[in-house]
Amino acid sequence: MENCIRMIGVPVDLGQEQRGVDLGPGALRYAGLSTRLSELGYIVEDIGNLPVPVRDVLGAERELRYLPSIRQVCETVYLAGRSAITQGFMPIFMGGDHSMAVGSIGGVTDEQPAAVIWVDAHGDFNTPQSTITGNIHGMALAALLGEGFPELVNVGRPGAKLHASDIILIGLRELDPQERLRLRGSGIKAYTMRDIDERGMAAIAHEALGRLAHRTRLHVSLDLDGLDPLEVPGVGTTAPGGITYREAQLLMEIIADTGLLRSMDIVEINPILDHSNRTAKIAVELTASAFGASIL
Ligand code: B3U
Ligand code: MN
Ligand code: MN
Repeated sequence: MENCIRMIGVPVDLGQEQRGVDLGPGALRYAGLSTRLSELGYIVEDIGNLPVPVRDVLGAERELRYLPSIRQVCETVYLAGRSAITQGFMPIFMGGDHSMAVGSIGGVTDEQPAAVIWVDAHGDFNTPQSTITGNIHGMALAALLGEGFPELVNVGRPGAKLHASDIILIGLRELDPQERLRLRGSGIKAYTMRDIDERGMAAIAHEALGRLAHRTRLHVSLDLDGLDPLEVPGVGTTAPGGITYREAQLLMEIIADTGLLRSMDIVEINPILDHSNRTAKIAVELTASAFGASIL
């Protein structure tokens, strides 16, 4: 079963305000994710989309920033992630916004720990106290470390799902002031755009994987806004000066070389803001590289 991939759609847009990221799973399907992975020799099973409440019927929850519904979605994602792993599949979670990673990473670490490479322009390291926007997608990583809303921290099983030493952030370039202080004090290793510019992606990718060598399984959480919006325009929260397509490809290829990748999130694609589904097509190519596609 080592070569079986399970695609899981999570059309959640409740973690932020911009409409459209709920269309991400469809965009990835139309961009040919399943075919591309099948061509690499994987057996690919698409289980469709998990049930996610539509924001338009959740009026009363708006003031709570949809926390009850996001928690429920994450519980469902958690169970889907856990059963994929126990059944021998490598799950690919197609978001949706990044709030769903509380469920996906929780689920895939239910039986065995994993290291996480979190590609993002943002830290997603806010708590209800540090956030400026109140958006829960900006709190996902903090929740996985046991900080913030107990409703999120305790999804699936009580408490933190990751240690600081299990996570590497790559592509960072936008932090809120309090979030910045929190991240600096957290012990999480983050590679900013400055690091990438100065040292190059290859050096950073190898160093990052070396720092995660205490784990035997790897999860990639790919927020497409980590890439440069000039190349990847279809994301909700654009931040200029991001990772280039080539740099992202190289990172995924170096990750593939480890043979340790077991699960992945593809999040924050907003097809409404995109041009001809370009962002999802790039996401498909990056996913293929992470799962071993090579040019020659
Ligand atoms: N740090 C800001 C912005 C943000 C976080 N994640 C995204 N945007 N995509 C916040 O809302 O917490
Ligand atoms: Mn994110
Ligand atoms: Mn982001």
